[in-house]
Amino acid sequence: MRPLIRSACRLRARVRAMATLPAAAAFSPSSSAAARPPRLTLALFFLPSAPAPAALGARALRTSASAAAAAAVDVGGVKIAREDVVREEDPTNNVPDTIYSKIGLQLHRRDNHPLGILKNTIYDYFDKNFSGQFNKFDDLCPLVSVKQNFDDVLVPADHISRSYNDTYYVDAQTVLRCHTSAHQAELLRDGHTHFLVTGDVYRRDSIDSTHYPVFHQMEGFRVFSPDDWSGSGMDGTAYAAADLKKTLEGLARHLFGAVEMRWVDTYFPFTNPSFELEIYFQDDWLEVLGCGVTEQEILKSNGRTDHVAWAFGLGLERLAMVLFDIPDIRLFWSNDQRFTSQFSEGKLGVKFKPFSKFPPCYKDMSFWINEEFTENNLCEVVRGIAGDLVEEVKLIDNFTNKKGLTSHCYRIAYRSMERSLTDEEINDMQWNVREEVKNKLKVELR
Ligand code: FA5
Ligand code: MG
Repeated sequence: MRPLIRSACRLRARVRAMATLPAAAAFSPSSSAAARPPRLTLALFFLPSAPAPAALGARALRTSASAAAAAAVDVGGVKIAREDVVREEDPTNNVPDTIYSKIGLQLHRRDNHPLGILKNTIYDYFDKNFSGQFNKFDDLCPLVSVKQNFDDVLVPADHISRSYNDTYYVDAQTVLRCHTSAHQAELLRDGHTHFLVTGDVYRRDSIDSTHYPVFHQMEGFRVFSPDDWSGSGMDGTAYAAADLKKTLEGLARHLFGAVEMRWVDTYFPFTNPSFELEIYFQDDWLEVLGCGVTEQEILKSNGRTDHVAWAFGLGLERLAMVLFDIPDIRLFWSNDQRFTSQFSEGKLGVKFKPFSKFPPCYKDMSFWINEEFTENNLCEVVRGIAGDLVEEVKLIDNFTNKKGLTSHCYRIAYRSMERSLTDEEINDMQWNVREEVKNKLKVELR
C-alpha cells in the first residue's frame, strides 16, 4: 500500500504522467529556462481589427461586451469600466473583452458555487485550528501594479511569467494579477501576520479541460517571530517548513479525508525551500498547490526583519474538480440551472451529475508559423471567436520542411456544455477562426 505522505525530490524536468493536466507553471524553473523579456510586439495582435465575425460565439461576446461597457463593475469598492481595462489602440495592452467580461464575477464569493463552498470549507479549517487568527480577504482588486505582481515577490526581470505572452497587461505598469501572491507585500506592510487571500487570477494560456485564462487561487501566509521557534531545537526556516507541511496536510485531510499525497521539491522566486503538494486522483498525481518558506528579503522589505514566514498558493478549480467531480473547467462559469442547482452552501463534495453529454466536433487547421507565433496567441484568437464553445486546442502535427518553414496543425474541439451545436455555427466559427488566425497572427494557412 502506498504511504499517505510521500517525499519526492524531483525538479520540474520530471516526466509528468499527467498529460491531461499540464502544469501551468508560471513560476517554475521550466518556465524561466525559456525566459525572455516582455515582448511588446505581441500586444499588437490585439490592435483594432475588422469587426468580430458573425458566428454565434462572437455575437454573444459582443453583446456581453457592450453590456459590460455600459456599467462599470465594482470590486472591493474599486469601480472598473471596460475602458479602464480594454484599450485596443494601446500596444501595451493585451486584454480582450472575453477577459474583461469575467472581472467582478467573483465566483469564489458565491456561497452556493463550488468555489465558494470550497473557500468556506478552507476557512472553517483555519478558524478551527488557529482560532480565528487568520485575516481573510476575498475582494482585493485584481488590477495590480507590475511591482506588486512581480517585483515585490522577487520575480526576476527576465522571468517568462512577465512576458506579454503569459500575462494580461492593462498598460506597461499594470497587470491583471496572475497569482494571489501579488498581495503578500502590501498585507505584510499593513501589519498582518496571518492571512488568507482568495481571488480571481488571470493568465494567457493553452485551452483544455483544466486550463482557463481566469481561475481562482487562495494564498495563505503566516509569520513567526523568534519566540515561536526558539524552544523547538530547530532554526526558523526548518520550523516554518515543518509547520507549513503539517498545516497543509491537515487541510488536505479536512477536504479529502484519507488521501494519498506527496511533497515535491520545486522552485519559486519568493520561497526557499519551495514545495508542491500533489494528490493521487484517478490514477494520477495532481498538483494542487505551491508553497514554501518566504524569502527573507520579502520580510525585511516589509517590516518583518528577524521573522520567518510560510506561504502557499492553491488552485481552487483544481481542488474543486476533484472534490465535486467536475470534468471541465468551463463549467465553473456556467449559469445553466442544471449546473448551478446541483450545489448548495456548506455541501462539500456533492458529486456533479452531468446533465447530458453533447458530442464534440473537431476541426483541423494547418499553417506555416512565423517567429512571433505562440500557442497562447492562437488560443486567444480562438477564444475571442468561439468563447466557451471551444473545449480544446491541440497541436497534432509539427514539421519543418527543407526550406526551414515550420508547419503546425492544430485540432480544435468545439463542444457546448449546454446544448448541441449546429453544423452551420461550427463551420461559421471555424471559418472566422481561420480568417483571424491568418490576419492577426500573420501565418500562412495551408
Ligand atoms: C503560483 O501561482 C504561486 N504564486 C504559488 C505560491 C504561493 C508558491 C506562495 C509559494 C508561495 P503556480 O503557478 O504553480 O504557483 O500556481 C499555483 C496553483 O494554482 C497550482 O498548483 C494549481 O493548483 C493552480 N493553477 C495554476 N495554473 C492553473 C491553471 N491554468 N488553471 C487552473 N489552476 C491552475
Ligand atoms: Mg505550479
